[in-house]
Amino acid sequence: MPAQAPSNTAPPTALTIAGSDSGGGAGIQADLRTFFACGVHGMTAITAVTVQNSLGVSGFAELDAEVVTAQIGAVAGDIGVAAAKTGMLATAEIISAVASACDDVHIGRSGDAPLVVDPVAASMHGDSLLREEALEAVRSELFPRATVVTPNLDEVRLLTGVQVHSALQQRDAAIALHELGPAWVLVKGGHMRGDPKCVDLLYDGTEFVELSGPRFDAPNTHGGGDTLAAAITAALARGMPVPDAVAFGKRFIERAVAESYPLGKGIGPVSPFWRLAPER
Ligand code: PXL
Repeated sequence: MPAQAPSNTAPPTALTIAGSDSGGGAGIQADLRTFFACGVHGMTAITAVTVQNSLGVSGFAELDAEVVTAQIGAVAGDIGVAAAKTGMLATAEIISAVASACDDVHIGRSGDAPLVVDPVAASMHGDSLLREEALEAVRSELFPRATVVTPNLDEVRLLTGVQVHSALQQRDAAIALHELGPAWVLVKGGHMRGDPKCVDLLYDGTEFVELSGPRFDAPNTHGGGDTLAAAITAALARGMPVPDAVAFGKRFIERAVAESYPLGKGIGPVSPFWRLAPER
């Protein structure tokens, strides 16, 4: 029998610009396993290395901004990036470097590849992952370049001052965030714990779209925000329009929360494993 040739068909590519979670549930690790589960080739520009487990983040070291820039340039120049996302960016200096690097390789709302900005500020345990003075750089340098931003309600409050406890306030927050320049805003409702549903609000400056899903009483939701943003990015890399990509991401995270698992003595991760065929 002659040797079989490989298919030689490349999957779509996606780049995550984010921090490493040594516990494997959030950050770069969540993004890569989500990209994999979505059939997308994942690439990384690592911004920071956190020291963490299921009990929390005990410290982090950020990389030099030039190293972050170089990682983005290296993969974009050779492999190509169909869609990108940002997660933990740690400092204002890294944010500025990421903004310039994305401009250079045409990643962003006015470029060739869409950019999902998940404005990560803190871990679920409340450990800071972004220096306080960097918030202004998120607003002024990152948001104007974003195709979609995906803040949770804590990040909404930090970025806009709007406190969201109701659907009406969620709309106010979406308007305030859209004024900062992203093409689309997804205000996640997961932290509105009194609501029996989990309603995320998508807004493009014209129309509000409510994406309603079940609320799970799940204790293990580490990496949930990252997984949602990564699934949206994977769908964009596959060429879906933003509303379809966000709807895909919402379905993906619902299943990932439904299959979340305990790990260590603290908070376990959401799981993208549901997308993989069970072993036979
Ligand atoms: O889930 C937000 C997040 C993003 N990136 C890194 C993290 C976390 C939460 O802990 O550690 C590296």
